Amino acid sequence: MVTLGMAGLLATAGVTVLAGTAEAASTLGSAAAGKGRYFGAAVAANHLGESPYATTLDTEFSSVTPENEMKWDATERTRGSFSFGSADQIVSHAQSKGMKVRGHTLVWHSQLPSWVGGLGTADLRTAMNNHITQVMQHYKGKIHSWDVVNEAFQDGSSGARRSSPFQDKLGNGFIEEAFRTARAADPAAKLCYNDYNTDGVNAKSNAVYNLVKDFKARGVPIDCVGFQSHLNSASPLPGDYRANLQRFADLGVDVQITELDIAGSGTAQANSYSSVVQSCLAVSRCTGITVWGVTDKYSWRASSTPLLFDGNYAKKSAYTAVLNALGGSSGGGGGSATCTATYSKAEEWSDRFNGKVTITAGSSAISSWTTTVTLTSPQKVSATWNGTPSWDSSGNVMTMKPNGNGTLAAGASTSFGFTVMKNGNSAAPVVGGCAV
Ligand code: 9MR
Repeated sequence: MVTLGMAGLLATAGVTVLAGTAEAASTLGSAAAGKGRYFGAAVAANHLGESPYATTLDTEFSSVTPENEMKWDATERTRGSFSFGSADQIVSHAQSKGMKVRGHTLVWHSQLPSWVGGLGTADLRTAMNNHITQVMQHYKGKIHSWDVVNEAFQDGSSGARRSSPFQDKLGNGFIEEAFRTARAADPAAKLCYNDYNTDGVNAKSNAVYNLVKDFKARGVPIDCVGFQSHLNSASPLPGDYRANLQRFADLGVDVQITELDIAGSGTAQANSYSSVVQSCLAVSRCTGITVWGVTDKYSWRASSTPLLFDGNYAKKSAYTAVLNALGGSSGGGGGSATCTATYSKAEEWSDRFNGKVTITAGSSAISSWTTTVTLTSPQKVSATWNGTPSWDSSGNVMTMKPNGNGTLAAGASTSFGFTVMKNGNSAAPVVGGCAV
C-alpha cells in the first residue's frame, strides 16, 4: 500500500519509476488487497491473548470470522437473552487493527440450543426472525458479509434439504424468510448462503445454484455465496472449482471462499492452496478468501495440519504458495531470492524415524539453498538422501545443501530426507531458516 502510494506520488511529480523496483506486498492481507480482495482467518476469542497468535493474525490478515462466537448457542443460549461478550471481543480487536469482519452464522442446524428445536411452528418463526434481527442489529455497520443461512442442504446426490427444526417446521420457505429478515436488519451487510461440499459442480451445489437462481429471479435478497472449501484426500480440490465459482458469479452474486483449509503438507498442500487462490483471482466476483484458522495448532482438525502457519506459527510452504499466487513476495524486496524450509515426519519405527524437509523457492528463482536440522541429543542421523550434509562439532546440527545443482524456479519445491536414530528420544528435529 505504502509502495503504491509512493509510486503514485512520484508519478504525479513527473519522476520516472523504474519497473520492477517496487516491493511486492509481503503479507497475505496486503497482497490480496493489491488484487482487490480481502484475506481472512477464522479466529477464536480465547486465543487473542496468545502473543504470536495475535501478532500473526494482525500482521497477515485483513478480515476475521469468529469461529464459534456468533453462533446461536453463543449469542442466544436462553431464549430472548443475548450475550455478545466474546464476539464483541473479536470485533473490537479487528476494528482496532483495521480488519474487516465476516459474520458467521445466523440460521444453522448445528450449535443450536435445544430450546429452539422444542418450539412450535409459529413460535419458531418468531424466534428465528428475532434472533436474526437482534444479532444483526447489534453488529450493524460492522460486518461486511453475513452467513445468513448455513448448510441447509444434504450431502450426496439427492439435492434435498437437510432436516432441521427450521426446515421441518417452517418448510422450504425458511431460507427466503431468513434472508428477507436479514436485509431489513442491516441493509448494508452482504447476505450470503454458505455451505460445504459445494466446491465443484455436483448435486449439492446444483441445489444451491437453483436456490440462488430462483432468489435472483424473484427478487429475494441475496448478495453472495460462501464456499467453505474444507478439502482433504476424501474431498480434494475439484477440477471444476473455478468454473463452479464462475457459474454462481454469473447469476449476479459475489462468491467468497469462507472456510478454506486443506489437509496435508508440503508441495501437494501448497499446490492446492495455490490453485484455490488462482481460481478466486480468475473470477472477478470472488471478493475474498478466509482460511479456517490461524495456526495448525488450533485447527478444528489439527491432526491434518490444514492451515498456512504451523503449530509454532512458522510459515509453511502453503503460505508461500498463497502469497506468491496473490502476487506478493516474502523476500526482502523486489525480486530478491528467498526460500522456505518446512519439516514433516515420514515413516516411524520404534527405534528410528524418517524426516523430510521441503525447500520452496519464493517469488524469484534460486540457484542454491542451505538449511539446518538440529537434533536432540542423543539422537543421531544414520542416513540422508537428496542432499549433501555436513555436521557441527556437537554432532547435533546438520547443515544441508543440495546435491549438485540447487536451482529452483520461483515457487518450486524440492525435498531432502534423513533417518534419525531415536536412542530413546523421539523429539522432532528443529529446522532452521532457509538461506539462498
Ligand atoms: O471450527 C468450528 C469448531 O470449533 C466447532 O467445534 C464446530 C462445531 O460445529 O464448528 C466448526 O466450524 C464449522 C463452521 O462453523 C461451519 N462449517 C464447518 C466448520 C467446521 O466444522
